[in-house]
Amino acid sequence: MNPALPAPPDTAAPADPSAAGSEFARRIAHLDMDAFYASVELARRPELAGQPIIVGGRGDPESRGVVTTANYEARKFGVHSAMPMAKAVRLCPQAVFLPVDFAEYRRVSRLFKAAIVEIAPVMEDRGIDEVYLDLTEHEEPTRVLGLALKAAVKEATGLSCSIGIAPNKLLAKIASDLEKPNGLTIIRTQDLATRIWPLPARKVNGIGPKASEKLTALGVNTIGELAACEPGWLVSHFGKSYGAWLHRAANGIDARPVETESERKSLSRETTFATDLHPVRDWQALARLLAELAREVAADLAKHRLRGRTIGVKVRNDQFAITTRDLSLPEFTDRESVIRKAAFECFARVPQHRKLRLLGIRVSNFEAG
Ligand code: TTP
Ligand code: MG
Repeated sequence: MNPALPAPPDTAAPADPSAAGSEFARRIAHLDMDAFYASVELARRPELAGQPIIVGGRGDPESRGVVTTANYEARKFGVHSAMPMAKAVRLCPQAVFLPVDFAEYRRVSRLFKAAIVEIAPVMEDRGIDEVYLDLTEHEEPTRVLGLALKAAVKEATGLSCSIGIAPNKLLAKIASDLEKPNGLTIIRTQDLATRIWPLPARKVNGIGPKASEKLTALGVNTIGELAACEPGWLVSHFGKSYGAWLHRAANGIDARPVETESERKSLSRETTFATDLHPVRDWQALARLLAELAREVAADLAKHRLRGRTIGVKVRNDQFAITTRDLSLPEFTDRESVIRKAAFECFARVPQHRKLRLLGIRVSNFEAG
């Protein structure tokens, strides 16, 4: 439930007719800071430049925590996010280990976003170190805009970021990761076959470890191989909504708009489990996760000064089928206890016979601000 990790795309998004035709009907950017926590630490400790840096827990290499991130010097040794600290020490004993300091990362996060909205006001905040931008209405050439954004972020924070620019969010997100760190990657519709299709399917945001494992077992490895699959065949293996979404995604089709704060219609948090959980047998674990999601959603609502009246729960089962249940309250709320109680009520109406792999809570129907 890392706030930095984007929620999988809304599988109900309609097809984008523009994606197949003209180049750049829309111009969407995804910007993601490079090795964010480690880079923030380095910015205030310039004497550490050039050294491998590992940020995690209390910064104690003996601790049992996990790595939150490592800079690119440390990544050369195989260290990565979510790796147990003990393993990171074995791989890179000479690294500098530092504790996490969320307050400082949030401060720098606000700084880089403020610099971006000066240039590109249509910004969707996707977490501590990433945003989507809609650059369609800008006059400047794409590369000029990309470089201007990178320069503004550097000026405001001293840090580098990577930017992908493409006709939609899905492709922009993949693009921003292709030339990390300090990348600027522009993908046009006609580049789909050469730049996107050779990549492994898991590079698509929304194809997680489980789906990617299942695709591999079915003999589908790359995004191109997925794009070539019959939609009906995908539906037979992954269910109606996820199967159809897989087909659209692999073909570079995604119509989701960039949603700025003022037009936000709902706020959600979701989590995919390490192992599938049964709604009845694993109820205690699920209840804990629901409570945690309710706490996170309530915190997000407070942060954005929003109160909603409709609380919903979303689950995805082991066959990838999505079910949602919601209820509307008599009053607008941002209270954790109210959201948790409503979420439990919604969850009780979810089918109980199949194991689940994803759970989410969504609050919508906001009070007019
Ligand atoms: P990411 O953008 O995924 O990673 P990153 O910025 O460190 O590196 P890069 O983008 O260059 O690949 O995540 C942003 C921050 O979120 C990261 O600096 C630390 C935190 N984080 C965690 O706490 N746990 C995780 O598992 C991940 C992936 C990130
Ligand atoms: Mg990042």
